Amino acid sequence: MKTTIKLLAALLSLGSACHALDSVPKPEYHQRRVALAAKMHGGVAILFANDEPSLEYQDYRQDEDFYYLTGWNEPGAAMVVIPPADAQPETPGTALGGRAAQPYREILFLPSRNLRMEKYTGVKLDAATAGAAAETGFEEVLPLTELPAVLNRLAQSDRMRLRNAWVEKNSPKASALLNFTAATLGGPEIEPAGDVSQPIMQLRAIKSPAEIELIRNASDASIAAQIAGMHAIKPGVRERTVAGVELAKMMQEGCERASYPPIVGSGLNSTTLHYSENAHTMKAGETVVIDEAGEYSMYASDITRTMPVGGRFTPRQREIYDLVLGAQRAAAAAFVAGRSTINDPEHKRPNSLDQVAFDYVNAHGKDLHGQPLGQYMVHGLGHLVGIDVHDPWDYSKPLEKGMVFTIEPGIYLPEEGIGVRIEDVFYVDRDGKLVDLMEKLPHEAPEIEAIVQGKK
Ligand SMILES: [Mn+2]
Repeated sequence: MKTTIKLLAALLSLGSACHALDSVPKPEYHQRRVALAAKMHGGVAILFANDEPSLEYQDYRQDEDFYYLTGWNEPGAAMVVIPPADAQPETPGTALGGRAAQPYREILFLPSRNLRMEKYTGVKLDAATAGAAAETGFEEVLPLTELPAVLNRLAQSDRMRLRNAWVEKNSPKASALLNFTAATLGGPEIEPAGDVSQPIMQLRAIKSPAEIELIRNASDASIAAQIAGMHAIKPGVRERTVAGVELAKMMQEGCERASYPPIVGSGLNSTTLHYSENAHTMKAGETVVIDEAGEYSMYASDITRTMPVGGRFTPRQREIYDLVLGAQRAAAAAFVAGRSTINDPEHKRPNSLDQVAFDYVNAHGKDLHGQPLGQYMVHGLGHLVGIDVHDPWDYSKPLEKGMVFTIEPGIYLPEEGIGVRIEDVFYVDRDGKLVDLMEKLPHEAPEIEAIVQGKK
C-alpha cells in the first residue's frame, strides 16, 4: 500500500512538473470541443497550435483558440473535431455512395519529439508516450504525420464533409493541408467553409465558473501588484522601477507573465494611452497612470489606477479623478445583462455604456476653455477579458450572463498634463448582476492617496 501511495505521489509530482499551469477541469475542454462540433453544420474543425519560437530564448504562448479547446500548452500540435453524422442511403443513378452513421471524433495530433530542441526547451510528450490520451483528455492522440491521412480517409468516406472544413482565417498551415489533401484525392481545391474562430469566439465569450476562478486569481495577484506599485511611487523614482515592482509582485503571487506591456505614465505621459516606454522620472505634482496586470494560468486580468506622485491630488486633479470614477460607477449602475453594449467610442450603438459614461462626464466638468469634457474620452469604455486580455467579441452584441469585461473610462487633458483612467474587470453572474473583481482595490481618491503615502 505504502509503495502504491509513493508511486502515486511520484506520478502526481511528475504531472505537476509537466503542467505548471492551473487548469479548468479536464472534461471541460472536451465539453467545449463537443459544443464546437455542434456549430460546424456537419463539417470538420481543424486547428493548429502555435509553433515553438524560432529563437529558443523567446517566450512561448499557446494559440488562444487552441488553448481554449485543449488546455494543451505545447507547440506544434494540431487538432481535428469531427461531428457525428447520420447514415445516408445510396443515391440511385448517381455516383454518390451511401454512408454508415459516423460517431463524434476528436483527435489531437502531436509532433514527433525533437531531441536536440528538447535540450533547449525541455522534454515534450508525443503520441507514442504511454498514457497520452489520458494525459491530454482527447479520445484519440495520433502523430502529427497522420493528419493528412486522417483527412484523406474522411474525404474518401464522404466528400462533402471535407468540403465543409472550418479552419483559422489566414492560416498558411491550414491552406497547405487542404491543398495537399485535395491533391492526394485528385480533386479540385478545397476551400474552407468558414472561419473556425467565429464559433469559438461565441463559446469563449461565456465563461465557466472554473474560468472565472482563474480570472479571479489573475485579478487578486494584480491587485497585490498594484498596491506594491503604489507604495513605490515617489518623486525621483523612474516609471519603470514601479513597473518592475508590480511585475515582481504579480509573479510572486503566481502569475506567469504580465497580460500586456505595463504602462506607467506620469505627467504628460499619463495622457498617452499606450505609453509603455516607462522611462520618465516622476515628479511631485504629477498624476501617474498605472495600467498593469498579470495573467494567471493563461487567463488575463486588466487593471488601471491613477495616483498623485507626491501623495496628494491637486484640486483640479481631484476634480478630474472624481469625474472618471463617477463615470465608471454610472456605467456600472446602468448595466443590464442582455441589453447593454460596450466598446463604442463613436456612440453609435443603442444601450451603450460608453454613452452613459460620456453623458456623465459631459454633464459634470469643463476644460480650460469652458467646454464639456466628453471630447477628452478618446477610447472605448471596455472590452472582454479572458485568455486574451482583449478577448475577441462582436461589440454590436449585448453583454450576457457569464461574460467578463472591463469598464475603464479615462479623461486625457494634454493641455493640463493630467490623465486619469480607472479600470476594473467585471463579471456578469448567473443572476445578471455585475460583480467587480477589483472590489478589494480602493477606488476613492482619499484611499488612493493614503496608499501612496504609505498609510495603507
Ligand atoms: Mn483594458
